[in-house]
Formats: sequence, C-alpha cells, structure tokens
Amino acid sequence: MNAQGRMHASSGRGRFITLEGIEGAGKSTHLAGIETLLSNRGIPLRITREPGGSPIAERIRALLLDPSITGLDATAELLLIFAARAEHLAKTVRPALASGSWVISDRFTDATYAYQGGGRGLDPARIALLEDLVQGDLRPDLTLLLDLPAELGLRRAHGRGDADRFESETLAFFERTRAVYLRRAAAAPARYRLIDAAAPLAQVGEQIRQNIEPFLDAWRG
Ligand code: T5A
Repeated sequence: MNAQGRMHASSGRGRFITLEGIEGAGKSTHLAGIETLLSNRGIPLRITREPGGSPIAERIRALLLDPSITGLDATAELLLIFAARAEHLAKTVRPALASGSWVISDRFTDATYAYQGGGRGLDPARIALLEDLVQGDLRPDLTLLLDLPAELGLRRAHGRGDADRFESETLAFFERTRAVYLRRAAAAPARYRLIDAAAPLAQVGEQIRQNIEPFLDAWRG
C-alpha cells in the first residue's frame, strides 16, 4: 500500500504505465519508442489502449467512437466506458500484470475524468465511485501526460481525415478536457510526468525517454 493506503500495480507484479493527453497529442505515435526503450531492457511488455484492449471492449469502443451516433446520454457514455474498462482489466491488464509483464495503456481513467468530467461536465465524484467499483485498488504506477494547446491537437487530429464522435466536439470541450488533465497532474506530481507535446516529434520523444528512464532504473535496477 502507498501512503494513501492504495495498492498500486507494483506490488509484486508488472508495472502499469499510462499515456494521456487530448486528441493529436502524439500518444499513438510515441508508443513504438516507449516499447523499444523497455524491450531493450528485456522488460516483458503488453501494449494496449482504451477504450478497447480486449475483444468485447473493442466492440464498445466502436460504438463510442461512431460519429453517426448522436445525442448519447453523458451518463450512458460514462457507463459504456467503464463497462469496456472492466472487460479490459479482466481480460488483458490484470492477467498481464499478474504474469509479470508491464502494461502500457494508451489512455486509462484519467481520460474519463478529463473527457466525461471536464468535457461533458459530469460530477467527478461519480467517476470516482465507478473507478473504485471497477478497478478496486488498481491505479497506474506512472502516467505520461502529453500536453499541448487544444487548438493544435485538434488541427493535428483533423489533419488525418474523418473525425470520430469525440473529435467532432468543440474547441471549448477540449480546452476543458486539457484543464482537467493539468489539474490532476498538478495534484499528484509523484505519478504524472508532464511532456510538452507541442514540440517537434523528436524533442517529444526525447522528453519521454528522459522522463521514463529514471523509473526504469529505479524499478529494474
Ligand atoms: N475517451 C477515452 C473518453 O472520452 N473517455 C475515456 O475514458 C477514454 C479512455 C479515443 C477517444 O475516446 C475518448 C478520448 C478519445 O477521443 P482515439 O482515437 O484512441 O479515441 O483518440 P486519441 O487517443 O486521442 O487518438 P489520437 O490519434 O487523436 O491522438 P494521439 O494518439 O495522441 O495522436 P497521434 O499520435 O495519432 O498523432 C496525431 C497526428 O499528429 C501528428 C501525428 O503524426 C499524427 O498525424 N503528430 C505530430 N506532428 C507534429 N509534431 C508532433 N510533435 C506530433 N505528434 C503527433
């Protein structure tokens, strides 16, 4: 247990690392570099994502991102996200951690606080209830927050083509989302590392390396 009495993935298991940030921050782009960093040290690794990461959770993801679905109730969206998360944890994350693999997830529950809490305006206390219900004591050991202005992130995301259901939201939605991410990172500096994702790709990759390596040194020796 840590100082707050909460058990992290680290207790005798693999480590749990999450990547967070608004659309276009570069999370997917930098996954390969992170994979190389860990693989070079012989760390067994499972890379996954949310929503999704297991067969049923991927089907829920398709529903959540479908731009033809309009007017989905915000609480229904929240419950779908946690339903997908329960499946993802049961089928992918917990078995991998228990077998000693490290898990890197492209998004996790910080995204729920940021998008459903910040973007949609849902009460964070409700999110916390579902977090405890679905995750028990499981929390990430380390979260890399790739931060950039919402306008730049959206420009990058839209540059790739058709927008999904979230990418069709307004700039103000993503500004609220970003603000929640930054507040959460400031409130728990031991878990978060803030990366300037507005920088050129190579510089972002270097910041990620510099922020991850001390953890690898400390955790693997
Ligand atoms: N969601 C998710 C919730 O609402 N609640 C939740 O609890 C969870 C878990 C998932 C959606 O679900 C929502 C949030 C999301 O909207 P997704 O497609 O997985 O959908 O969304 P993202 O994770 O945001 O995927 P993106 O692809 O939009 O963002 P990435 O992965 O951060 O960005 P990436 O790497 O694909 O890069 C985007 C473009 O920018 C370029 C890349 O080459 C690419 O073209 N780029 C850069 N260009 C210049 N300089 C840089 N530094 C660059 N970095 C990237």
